[in-house]
Amino acid sequence: MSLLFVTTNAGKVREARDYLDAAVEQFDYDYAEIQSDDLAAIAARGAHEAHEAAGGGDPVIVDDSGLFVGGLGGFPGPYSSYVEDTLGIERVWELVRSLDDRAAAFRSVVAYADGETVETFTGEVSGRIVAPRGAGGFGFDPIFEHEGETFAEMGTEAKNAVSHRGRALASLAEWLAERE
Ligand code: ITT
Ligand code: NA
Repeated sequence: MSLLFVTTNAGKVREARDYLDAAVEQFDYDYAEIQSDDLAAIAARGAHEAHEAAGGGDPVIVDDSGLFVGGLGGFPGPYSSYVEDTLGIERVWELVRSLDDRAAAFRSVVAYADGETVETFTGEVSGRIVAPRGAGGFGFDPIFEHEGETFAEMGTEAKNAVSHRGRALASLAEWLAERE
């Protein structure tokens, strides 16, 4: 089976390839994200739209993720992409370093659509915000520390084993296997 991962983010595709048995191809397309604070609703609608945009053939997946900083009331959350582009991760660290509580979580919703079914899978990982370390991964990985290492200090496999995306992909893989 072959899956089209509809995303502008090659880092996500690398992680999914490392994880899933299915062949994963990237369809570099910015699907419309509805305005909502519900990641699952955004991803489910996005997957449906992306499947049509991709021509309605192979099943597609999309992934909507966010970084939620407790001491900032969950910010940037659904605005994570915008905040990475505008503030950048150094300035997110500058914002958080003055807080006593630096706990944070990554959340990810992976949505699958094949024209008949839309199904969502979620994953979450907790950690804390630290000064940037490490050269791997992407996005906020250098400032997100989990059990002593930032995600940018881990290899893809080690990150997948504990990450929000890895957990969502694990549920997807299990669901796909049950359907075969
Ligand atoms: P697509 O929507 O095209 O898939 P995107 O990068 O815009 O790509 P999101 O909206 O889901 O994806 O991402 C929200 C932000 O969170 C964005 O800045 C990502 O770089 C970042 N992000 C998502 N997953 C991450 C991860 O595993 N590690 C670090 N940063 C991550
Ligand atoms: Na996006």
